[in-house]
Amino acid sequence: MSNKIENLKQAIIDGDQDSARLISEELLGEGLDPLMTIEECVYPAVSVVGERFEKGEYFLTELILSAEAMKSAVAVLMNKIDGGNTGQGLGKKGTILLGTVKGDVHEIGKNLVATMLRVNGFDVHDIGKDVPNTEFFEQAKAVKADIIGLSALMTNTMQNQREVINYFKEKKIKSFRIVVGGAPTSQDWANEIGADGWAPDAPSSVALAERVLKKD
Ligand code: B1M
Repeated sequence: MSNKIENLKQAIIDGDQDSARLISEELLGEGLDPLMTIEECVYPAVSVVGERFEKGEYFLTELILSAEAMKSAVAVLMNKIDGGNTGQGLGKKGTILLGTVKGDVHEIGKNLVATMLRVNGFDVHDIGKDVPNTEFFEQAKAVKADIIGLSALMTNTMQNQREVINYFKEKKIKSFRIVVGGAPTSQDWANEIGADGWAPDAPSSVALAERVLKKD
């Protein structure tokens, strides 16, 4: 089994989409926990790919191929968690509007956050990536969201989390709680921009949403 974990990591690093999908299916067939597999294979592979891209050892083509392999693996593994339910979820605990901010097309982490929230009883409306700032307000109104979740993966686009929050402040809209996340963000950043909360990863976004709703 440990060989297969290494093979999955390597398939993502190599951008081998077919192998990534097949090995993920095999690991699930052998009874491996999907979340543990994401933590043990996908996250370390992402670090390697990110580092190689940063050092100029990988170019955009390699980054895209690895991203596709990563998406295939995560899709197979998430399917095991939520049965392929990309709908809104049960919605007993609250309604969450989730999106990646304007200028940012990174969506794999956000999708994981959506899955974790859904399987934990939240009604999640995922409005995708590269979402214009004002769209968060329009959509939150439409679905009567309790919480708006903003994902950002780049140091320049995380500024749009601040912009969205400022928009709500300027319009004096207080009916939604806004939480943020994504690799370059932190609790300090969330405090600085006046967000209602921050979570470092998908599993902890569930506890964050519960905490934020309890405060109200
Ligand atoms: Co891009 N990329 N990328 N990329 N990419 C990064 C982010 C980068 C760090 C790589 C690097 O240089 N080391 C770098 C950003 C540098 C910076 O700003 N500091 C970068 C760059 C520069 C770029 C481009 C500009 C490259 C170019 O075109 N020259 C370009 C940007 C395009 C754009 O957005 N306008 C670009 C493009 C791409 C691809 C399209 C090829 C692809 C994305 C594919 C897709 O999502 N469909 C991609 C990828 C895959 C990456 C890396 C390798 C991996 C990102 C990822 O999916 N991680 C990334 C390097 C890295 O992260 N080490 C990199 C896996 C995912 C599970 O983790 O997204 O962190 P993550 O999500 C976590 C947590 O952050 C958290 O929970 C998730 C799950 O646990 N979380 C939340 C996320 N959102 C949350 C919200 C919450 C709570 C928690 O509440 C609301």
